[in-house]
Amino acid sequence: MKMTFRWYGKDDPISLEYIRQIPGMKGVVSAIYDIPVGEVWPLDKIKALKTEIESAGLELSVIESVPVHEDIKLGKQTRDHYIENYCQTLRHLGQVGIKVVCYNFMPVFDWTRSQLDYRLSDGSTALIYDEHDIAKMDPLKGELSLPGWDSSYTKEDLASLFTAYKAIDEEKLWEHLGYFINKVIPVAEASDVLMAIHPDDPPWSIFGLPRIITNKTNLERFIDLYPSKYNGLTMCSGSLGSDKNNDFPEMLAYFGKKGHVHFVHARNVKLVGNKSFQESAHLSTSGSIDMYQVINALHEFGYEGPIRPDHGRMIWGETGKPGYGLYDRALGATYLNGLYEAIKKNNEDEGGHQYATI
Ligand code: DNO
Repeated sequence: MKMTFRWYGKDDPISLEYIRQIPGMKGVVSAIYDIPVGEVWPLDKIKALKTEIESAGLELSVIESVPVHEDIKLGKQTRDHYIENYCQTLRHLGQVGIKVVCYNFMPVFDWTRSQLDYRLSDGSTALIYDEHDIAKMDPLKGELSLPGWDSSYTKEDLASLFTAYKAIDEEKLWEHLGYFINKVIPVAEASDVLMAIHPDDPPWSIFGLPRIITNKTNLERFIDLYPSKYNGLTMCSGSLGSDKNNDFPEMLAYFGKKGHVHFVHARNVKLVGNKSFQESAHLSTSGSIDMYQVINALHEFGYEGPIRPDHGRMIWGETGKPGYGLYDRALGATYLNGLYEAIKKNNEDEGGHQYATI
């Protein structure tokens, strides 16, 4: 596996220089953030991003994300225009040598939490999802702003999106995803860019909007929409693992052996209710996910692709983008690399005294 770190570009308070100093860090996961959703990413902007990252001694390993325009998810007439733009962006990314693109197909909202600074017993703060608090929230009232929520939506935009989604149930959303995938994957194949859909976070419907990338059966159904190595997955332990019915290490091993895992997000969550969870430190004993089993699965199927420590807590007085501070994510990377080294060495033949290359 190849350790990477998400970097939000020039506005990220964490510099590439700091990222490079994390032991074992090889690459960066980033995106072009100033192009409106649905427009083509210009080649020169992608090249500039890559050059900047490479001059800092790192690799641009993954683009996360190329967002999917809502008209595509809604199946509107205008979708063909946006899909063609999406394909053109993929061609540009391929031309520059980008190998993996992460994206999601969640209606309206990306990842959702009820609180961003919940104080854990050790004094650190973390993001949490409390089903009772979420039930009391009304995004249409516009009093809420959470990360993952596109702040460019006005109250009116949101209201009309919610109205449009009234006609879209899960089966319709599947249809629209199938339409998108059937146009995009052939271009990804020709451009040699592995597509890696991110699971819905949390993996259940929120605010009455449909969500479908949620469990093993649906991931399988997703791959069957267009069976190709290029039609793959981002396996996110925190997203899938927040549903107690998902056995994340088992799912990871299953899809990994089939060659569909192209990117891994490693994060631990502590399940504290039926549909409530707290993000925790990466350590297995801090949450409900056995991180040893996760890394063991990657080792078993010989995963060589990118992995990144996902959200961290805020520790040591750090402030910044919720979930995306430096310290706890750096600790996470080091822990994951440690697990990998131990598993690798344990599996080496007797007499092999090689140091693991992480
Ligand atoms: C949250 C992230 C997601 C992810 C997108 C991928 O921290 O994992 O926002 O980037 O869902 O499209």
